Amino acid sequence: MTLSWTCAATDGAARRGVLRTAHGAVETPVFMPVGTAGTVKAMTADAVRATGARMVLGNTYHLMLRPGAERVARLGGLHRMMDWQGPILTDSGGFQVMSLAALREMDEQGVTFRSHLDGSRHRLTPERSVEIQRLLGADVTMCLDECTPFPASEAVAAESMRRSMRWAARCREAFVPRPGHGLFGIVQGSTYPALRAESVAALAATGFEGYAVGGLAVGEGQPAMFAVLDCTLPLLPASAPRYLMGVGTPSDILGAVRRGIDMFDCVIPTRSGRTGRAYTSRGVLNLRNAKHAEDPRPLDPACPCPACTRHSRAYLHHLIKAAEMLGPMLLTWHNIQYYQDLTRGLREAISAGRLAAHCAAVEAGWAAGDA
Ligand code: PRF
Ligand code: ZN
Repeated sequence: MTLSWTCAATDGAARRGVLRTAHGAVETPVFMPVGTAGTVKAMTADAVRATGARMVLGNTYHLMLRPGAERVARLGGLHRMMDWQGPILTDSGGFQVMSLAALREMDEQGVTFRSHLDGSRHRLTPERSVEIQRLLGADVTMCLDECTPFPASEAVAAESMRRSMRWAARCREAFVPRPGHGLFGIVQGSTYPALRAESVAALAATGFEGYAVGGLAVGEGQPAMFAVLDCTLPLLPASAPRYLMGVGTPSDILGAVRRGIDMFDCVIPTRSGRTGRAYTSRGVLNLRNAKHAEDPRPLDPACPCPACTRHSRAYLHHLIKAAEMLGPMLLTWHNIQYYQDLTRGLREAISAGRLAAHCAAVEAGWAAGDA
C-alpha cells in the first residue's frame, strides 16, 4: 500500500484525519516544522518531537547542494542523518531555485541554476527531483513545479501552470511506488479560478496520493489566498490529503483549515523565533522590546514549553538582546509548541463539531492582546 489518508471527522468543509506513512501515522490537520538543511534550526530532533510535532519538511534544493543527495543516501538517508524517526515530506526544489539560486534558466525539460553557496552549476528536472527525494528517503515526494510569481497576467500564469502540469505527469512516471510512500501533485494557476480548475482537473486525471495548493502566500494577501482556496478545494478529490505549501500565520492556518486544508509547513515559527518574535494565545510579542526588560511573567502561561514553564519574559529579552544562542533556541521551541497546540486544538474542535466557536475564541484571544 502506498501512503494513505483517512477522514475521521468533518465540521463544515474542515476535515480531521490520519495520514499513514512508512514512518508512522500523523493526525491532520498537521503543521510540519521546516527542516530545510537537515535540521529544524535551533532544535534537536527530540525537542521537535517533544512539542508534539510528528512530521517535518526537508528541502531538495538545499540538500542536493550540501551535503548532496547521494551522500545523504550513503549516510543512511535523511531520517537516519537527522535522527528523526517520523515521516518527512520533501519539497521538490523548484520554489527554492526561484527564490535563492542565481542565474536560473527554465526550459521545457527543467531548470539550470547556480548554487547560492558557491556558484556551481546544477540542473533539476522532474525526473532528477523525484530521484533526489528518493535518495533523501522522503515519505512524501513533491512534484517539481514552477511557483508562478505574483502578480502574473492570466496568459503568463496559464503557460506557467501548464508547464507545471506537464512536469507533474513526468514526476508521476518517474516515481517508483513503495509501501508508505507517496507523490503529491501541486495545483498552480495564480489567482485565476479557471486556471486553478484546469490545474486540478489535470492533476486529478493523472492521480496522486495527495494534492498541494502552491503559488499562494507570495504577496497576494490573505483575502485573495482564501478566495483561491474557496474556488479550488471543492474541486479536489475528497478522499486525498490537501497541503497548503509555505503557509502561514496562525490566522492563515485557521482560515485554511476551515476551508478544508489538512497539511501546512512554514518558516514563520522557526524564523521569527530566531529574530525574537513569539506567537502566543494573546497575539505576537517582540521580545526585543524594552518593555519586557523586567517583566517576570512567562511568555504564555497556557504553554507547556520550557521557555514558558521555566523562564521569564525578562530573561528571554536579555538572551535576545545579548545575542545568546539560547534565546533563538527557546523562542523557536515556544513557537513550534504554539503551532502544534494550535493544530491540536483545531483537530479536537473538528471532532467535537465546534470549529466555528473554537476559532472565534482563539481569535478573541489574539485580539485581546497581552499588556
Ligand atoms: N511550490 C513548491 N513549494 C512551495 C510553493 C510552491 O508553490 C510555495 C508557495 N507558497 C511554498 N513552497 N514546490
Ligand atoms: Zn511556550
